[in-house]
Amino acid sequence: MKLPVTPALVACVAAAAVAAGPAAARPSGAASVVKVSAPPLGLKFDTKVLRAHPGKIKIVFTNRSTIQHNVRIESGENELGGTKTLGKGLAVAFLTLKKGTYNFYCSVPGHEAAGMKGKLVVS
Ligand SMILES: [Cu+2]
Repeated sequence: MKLPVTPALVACVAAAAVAAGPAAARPSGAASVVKVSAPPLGLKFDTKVLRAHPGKIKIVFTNRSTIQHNVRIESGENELGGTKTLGKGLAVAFLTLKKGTYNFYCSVPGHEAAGMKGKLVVS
């Protein structure tokens, strides 16, 4: 019988890799995958906190709204990257980040102020 790979199992494996020591390498090329979405209504994301491991991070943004959105990552006021702006659909972005706490937000004017923002914790 093949075991289904659940997100919880993946998280356990990732945690075990971290527990082995800071220098423990994860499988080559493996990126932390961070998923975030915007609901059909309202100016908001489905979460306020995203978590990833240091190194390469893949951001998968699903916009379920017809309103244009994006997901951008910043450190303080320095924008580091993020997805393109799109209406309903899916956008992917890659970033390489060190340990720390970053901000994510939607850069469409007015959206961050309306609440489209949160923290990305890299640890
Ligand atoms: Cu937006």
